[in-house]
Amino acid sequence: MGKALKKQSRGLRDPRIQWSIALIVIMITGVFLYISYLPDLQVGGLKIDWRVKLHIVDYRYNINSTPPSGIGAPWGQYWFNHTYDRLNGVWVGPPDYAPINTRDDTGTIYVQSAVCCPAYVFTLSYFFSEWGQTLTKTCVGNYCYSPGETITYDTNDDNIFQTGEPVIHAAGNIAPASNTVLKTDPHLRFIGPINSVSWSSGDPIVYDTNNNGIYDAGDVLVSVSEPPRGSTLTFDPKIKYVDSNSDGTYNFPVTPPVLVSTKDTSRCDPSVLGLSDKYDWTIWEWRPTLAAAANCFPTSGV
Ligand SMILES: [Ca+2]
Ligand SMILES: [Ca+2]
Ligand SMILES: [Ca+2]
Repeated sequence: MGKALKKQSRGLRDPRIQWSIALIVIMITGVFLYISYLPDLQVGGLKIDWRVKLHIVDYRYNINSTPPSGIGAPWGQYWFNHTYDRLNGVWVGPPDYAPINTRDDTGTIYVQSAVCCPAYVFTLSYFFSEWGQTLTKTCVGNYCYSPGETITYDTNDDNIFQTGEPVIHAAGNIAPASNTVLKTDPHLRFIGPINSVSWSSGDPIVYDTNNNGIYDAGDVLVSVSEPPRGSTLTFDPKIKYVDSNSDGTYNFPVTPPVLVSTKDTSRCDPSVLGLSDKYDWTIWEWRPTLAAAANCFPTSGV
């Protein structure tokens, strides 16, 4: 008995047997891995390997904020839509990456597919959903169009709008009804001639966000064409507004986002915003409203 055990244990210590066991384990593991990950193997490599740039620019200061690095990347923080990770069980993008991904913060979008050519996958809308951000005709990320609230000049200072009193900014181009209640907001100021204390028709109105009496960064122009930065802002208690949402503060207007194709304006026509190699996009925020024809957002859907 003891002799037999001794013989067996000596057999397991035999390097030839150890190598054989190791080889069998490696072969079984290899077959298992091959079967498990077969759909992810990309025979023939990428059929599409494009680069598209996306710029999101604050028109007022020409500040470009590009999409972050790591959208649709295994090491990234942003991968909120997995609809097109696979098509018919086949991994679409490069190994471990989504077919639309970012790898740095230069605004470059990688469009990469081992399958040719599921064009509906490669849209700006899908990119935004993968990123976890909103893209509509009125909202891009947290930037959303708003007509703002109406501003009037309360000539008789009774806190009520009477027909005939100046309407400085009509939200949505709709003048307030007579007898509408008016409020004041210390942030609402005007730019007038030096030492002027009351608003005159044509004087620009600014929402003085930081309330420092100077037209500077972060302030919002409510009416009339762009005045120089650094202008003095004056408070006139008769400048009043209609508090449509009853939150006790003036809500300033936000211009609609504007989408521009930097290479081919005909790309503005399709109902789906398709991505294509080297056809870059710019989204403008705070840009004075352009003619509808200059905006690439499709008339329905995005
Ligand atoms: Ca009045
Ligand atoms: Ca200011
Ligand atoms: Ca309000």
